Amino acid sequence: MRFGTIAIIGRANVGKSTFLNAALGEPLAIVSPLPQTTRDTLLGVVHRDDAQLAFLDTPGLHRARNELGRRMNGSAREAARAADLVLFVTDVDYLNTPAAKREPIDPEDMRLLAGLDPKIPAVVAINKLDRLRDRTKLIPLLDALNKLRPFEAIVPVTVRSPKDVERLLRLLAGHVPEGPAGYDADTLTNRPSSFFVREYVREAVLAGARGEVPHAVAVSIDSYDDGPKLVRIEATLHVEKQGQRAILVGRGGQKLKEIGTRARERIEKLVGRKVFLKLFVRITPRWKSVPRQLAELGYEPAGKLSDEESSS
Ligand SMILES: Nc1nc2c(ncn2[C@@H]2O[C@H](COP(=O)(O)OP(=O)(O)OP(=O)(O)O)[C@@H](O)[C@H]2O)c(=O)[nH]1
Ligand SMILES: [Mg+2]
Repeated sequence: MRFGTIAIIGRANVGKSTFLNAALGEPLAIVSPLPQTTRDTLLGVVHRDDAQLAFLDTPGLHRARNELGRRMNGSAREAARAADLVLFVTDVDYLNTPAAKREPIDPEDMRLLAGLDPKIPAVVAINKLDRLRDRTKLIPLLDALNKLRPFEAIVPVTVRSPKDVERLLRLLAGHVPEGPAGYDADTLTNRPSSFFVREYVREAVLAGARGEVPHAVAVSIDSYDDGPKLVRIEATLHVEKQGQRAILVGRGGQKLKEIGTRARERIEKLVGRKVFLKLFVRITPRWKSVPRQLAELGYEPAGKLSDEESSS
């Protein structure tokens, strides 16, 4: 048997959470076409015959512009430091820019790779291969990565393709330590349902709102009443400004209703029961920058994680 923790690290929007979901075979993590979708590390345990892989999906590393961003980066770096293996994910988008203008490796990736502990083994996945017509463009990138440090493997993949996901899982299983499983056979994650309620409401916002609005929203759970047939949930969407509130509510409350319906359907699948979801919208100025408000909204600084997380 093999067992290990694998931190999924990389820029925003490269497909880290998409990979986690594909590896688990369920859409546990939220995914969207917008960067900075993931804000918290998320454990997802993959159980295989020969290995147990404890993946930690992390927020996309980026140049932080506020305290929220710094905390997101901090939690990703902390996950990378604590892992047995790092899965560094990047994508082919940079390769699709004109060659005359670019270095072999995306400068942003270079910066992030330089920040990884060279003592922790790492596998690089170059994702979204389906978007690269000319595969020869991979060669200079593979060469440059190989020169950078001895990675365990460098694999171009399309994580939307189940075959590629299986190939990557098999490879990763071969690079985690030998040893007994770290989790019970039925453990999927260590986050409570309320965490996923927050996330699935946020995912509905990411899907339904545009521009700056999705990034301005945080969700808090005001009440969670777990009945035998029905789960009653009240949640507040926090925005920073009046204009954002107006957009989220929409004409006659239509937008908020759409967001609520979408989130409710997703939560019903998670809890396996009917859900009554009531959403409120509140203006909480500068919540991304005020430490006390960030903590109240569940965004703790790295190194000060709750028990539920530190056990992972
Ligand atoms: N074409 C293509 N798109 C993909 C692939 N994998 C993921 N995507 C898309 O890339 C976008 C970002 O995916 P996420 O999984 O949310 O990316 P992430 O790295 O978790 O992003 P952050 O949480 O913001 O750091 C989504 O629209 C995905 O559907 C792939 O293999 N091919
Ligand atoms: Mg993500």
